Amino acid sequence: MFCFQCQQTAGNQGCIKTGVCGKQPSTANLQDELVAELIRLAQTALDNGKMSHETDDLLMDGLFTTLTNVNFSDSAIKAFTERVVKMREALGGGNIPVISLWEGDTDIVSLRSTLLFGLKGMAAYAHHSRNLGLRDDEVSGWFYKGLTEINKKHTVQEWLELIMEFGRINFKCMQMLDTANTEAYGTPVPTKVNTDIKKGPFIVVSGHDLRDLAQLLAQTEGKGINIYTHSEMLPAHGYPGLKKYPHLAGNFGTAWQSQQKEFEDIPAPVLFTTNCLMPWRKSYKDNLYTTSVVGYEDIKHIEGDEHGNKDFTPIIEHALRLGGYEHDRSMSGINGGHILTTGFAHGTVLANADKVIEAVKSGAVKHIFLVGGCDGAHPGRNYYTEFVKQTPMDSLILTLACGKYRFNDIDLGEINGLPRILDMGQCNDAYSAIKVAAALAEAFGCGINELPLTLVLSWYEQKAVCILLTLLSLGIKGIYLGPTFPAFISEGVARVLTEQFGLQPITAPQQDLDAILGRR
Ligand code: SF4
Ligand code: SF3
Repeated sequence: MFCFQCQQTAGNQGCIKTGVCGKQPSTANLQDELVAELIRLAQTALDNGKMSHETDDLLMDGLFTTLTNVNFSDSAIKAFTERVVKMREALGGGNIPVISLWEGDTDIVSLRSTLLFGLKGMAAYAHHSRNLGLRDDEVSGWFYKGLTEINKKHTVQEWLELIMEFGRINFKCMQMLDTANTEAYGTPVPTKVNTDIKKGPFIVVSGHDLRDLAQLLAQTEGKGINIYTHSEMLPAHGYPGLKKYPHLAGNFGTAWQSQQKEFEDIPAPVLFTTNCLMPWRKSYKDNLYTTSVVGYEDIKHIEGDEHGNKDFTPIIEHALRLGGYEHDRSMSGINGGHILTTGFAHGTVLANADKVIEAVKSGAVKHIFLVGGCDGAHPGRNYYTEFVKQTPMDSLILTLACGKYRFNDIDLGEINGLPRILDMGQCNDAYSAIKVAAALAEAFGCGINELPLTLVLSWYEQKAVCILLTLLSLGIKGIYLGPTFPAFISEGVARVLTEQFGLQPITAPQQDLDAILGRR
């Protein structure tokens, strides 16, 4: 096996024996075979003019299956690959030769991997959007283009152009998902979320898929079961169409990497709608359920019908059987706080745009930081907690994705009635952050790079890769990236990214803050 697609890759070089994530060599090899088959299908469909929703779905779901912490089940990956092969054969495609993905000139492997990993991230967003009924031909079309280009030879310059084009398409994809989410469940509103767990039966829902959560909420109504979000599902609390359910009771635990500890002996079932699933521990194995592209050998899986309708009865009955905690249980965030605030997507922030602009003009807000991205187990990630704690009182912090669990339970106070930490949502809500930045730039008659705004990002898996590529394609410069630089970014490519975009690795919180705020 060889895999270096995520931040925790062995030695920051590559997993070659087993994955740090728990992925076995057989699974890694099956995933590579699946990617090769997706490339063949994309090429066949393009050559024969046979693109359809069915092939679109195979490409995006296939790519999503191979994203970090999504599917560890060899049998599920094999079965999916067989469907892809059958489809290609039905479209009249032969056994097209596929390039060896991880071999060749270092910079070329790096650029090819960057595009492939970006595509995996976008596949996840396109998948969620489609679950809510929205597709876009240009976005779907790019899966065919991207996959076939990966199989071709390009110069460094051509690769960079492809990657920038991809970044712009992923912007469109995130925009589509934003529309899908808000059309289905309304514009998020600021919402306080409790981290304590009430006694009695409950279900924990993890991952990013709002429709799965919505269906579960509807099916548990009036049954005496509370629903708790976990990790990236937290922003669901801000959506009027979801928060209307009184039994959407709070948020369980913190970010994904703590699940093995936090789920220990949990008296409730846990549903994984997407990443990030970790290898189970015995004490809660039987309580786990996966759905959609998520899978793990021997873990119960809920399949939807062809319209994505799901019957969650097994989970509901399981929750009633387990009964939950006997007494209310006090749980907190990593800094000891019990209240998390979410729901500051672009709709709300822009509705308050006057306030924000006024605060910047009057000097009440001197700097805005976007501290967002993935969480993970790397010790260097406490950088983000320290960074946020050390930001000056006259600064705002926009945040998104699961990296916020490093600091979202800290009360940093308010500026002119706005909390200093504004949670914009899930990783795909990076779209919200871009919208807000663009609106501020317009209000101040300058470019985004001239704003008193700095992006301090944390990455872990491939959705972060597609977001980073979008930010770069929009010309956003001076981004800080950590906790480490991706192993798949070669020295040569890193040099280009630094020269062209001022992309820089994080150092130490104080040092970076001094540099950003010109304090030296
Ligand atoms: Fe290693 Fe990450 Fe790949 Fe898992 S996904 S095998 S941890 S690089
Ligand atoms: Fe988190 Fe997995 Fe990336 Fe959606 S849930 S941000 S790591």
